[in-house]
Amino acid sequence: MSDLVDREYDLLAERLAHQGLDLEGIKERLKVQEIETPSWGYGNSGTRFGVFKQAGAARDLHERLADAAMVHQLTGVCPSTAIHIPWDKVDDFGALKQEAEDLGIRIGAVNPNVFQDADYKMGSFANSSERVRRNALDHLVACIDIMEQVNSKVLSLWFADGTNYPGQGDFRRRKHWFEAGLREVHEALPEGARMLIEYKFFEPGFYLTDIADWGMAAFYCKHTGPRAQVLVDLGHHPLSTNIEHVVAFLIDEGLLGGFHFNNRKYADDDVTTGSVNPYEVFLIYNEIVAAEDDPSIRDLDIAYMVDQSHNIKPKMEAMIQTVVFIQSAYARALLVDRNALLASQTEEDTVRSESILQEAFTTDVRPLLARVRKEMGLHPDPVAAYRASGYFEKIAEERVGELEGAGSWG
Ligand code: PSV
Ligand code: MN
Repeated sequence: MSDLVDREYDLLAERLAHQGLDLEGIKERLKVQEIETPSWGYGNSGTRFGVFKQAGAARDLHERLADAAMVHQLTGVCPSTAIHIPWDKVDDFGALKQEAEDLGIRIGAVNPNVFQDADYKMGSFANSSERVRRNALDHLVACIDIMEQVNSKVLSLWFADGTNYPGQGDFRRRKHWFEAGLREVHEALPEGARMLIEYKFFEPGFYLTDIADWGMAAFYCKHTGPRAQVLVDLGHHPLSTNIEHVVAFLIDEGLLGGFHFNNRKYADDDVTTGSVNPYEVFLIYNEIVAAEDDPSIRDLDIAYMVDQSHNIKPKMEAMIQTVVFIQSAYARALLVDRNALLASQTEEDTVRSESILQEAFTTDVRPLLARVRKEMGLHPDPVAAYRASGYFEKIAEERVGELEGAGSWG
């Protein structure tokens, strides 16, 4: 079997050489792309109709970190985990940083939560109460303090602010409150850190969401300061939005800060990346690779983060499967023959242009990724390695009873 994979790899290498693509460079890029997993993806979760308990689901932050570390151990490309405050609040964040390091990972983006507390029923920064707006700001500043303690460089902001009925709120007044709040957050950012502003077109607001789309998020960034960038969560658009176009546009404006990877069929379903629409993820990566290859695009710094909630699949397997999928989307995009594409676009050969993308998309990149992992000293198939590791059996036996509740929404 492994001989066969090696032979398939050799064939691919031959094809790439023929196209003049740099195989060693491609493998290097696959080795260094880091994908951040979310602490909240390891705990019990559910829908608004109920929370489902899973055998082995992490019950507290320590178990969530251990799971994130295991995912990194198997994939080699997930050295950080995002935390959500207060779900991941601890007394000693210095000790938490150390705990993560001892496990071979680090704390990544800090996600404040200004949506769950009863105080935020009518919003946070867009709340008409000055006291609540101040509380929200205080929480964000407290999260910035946590960033300093864990040495995180990304403050990841999502606001649930919105309204349910026409007439409920004054659009422009709310916008001005948001601008003022975001500017204060920007001022409090530590050296070398940035803030990412995530948008979502509905939910929990069903009439209005204050930061409803990428354009609004981009405007808020412009009004906020140079260290504010947009976060694209793949589940936060109306159906049929051309997300790859959004991505290219934001890159060109220097405003693409990061992703929350997931997939959806209907709304913000938070299912496994690529499970429903793999071609979309490939086309997004196609824009990223095009920008990486373009010397006129400087300072590209994209935080690749997962934001998923697996209620049906075993959480660890689903997370590993996600990482593997994201890597294959990147690998396929790296195989696009960009010179040929540019030439055929210039010649207005639409059929050839599309075929160039499809040729890359339909390439079986598993032998390439298996070789990359082998060179990194990893098992070529991380899901199989996980299944053989006995980790699930161990956590399913050990993790009985709740420690601190679900630890996530749902
Ligand atoms: C909101 O739907 C969101 O995508 C934000 O990123 C939150 O932080 C996360 O989900 C919470 O589950
Ligand atoms: Mn998100």
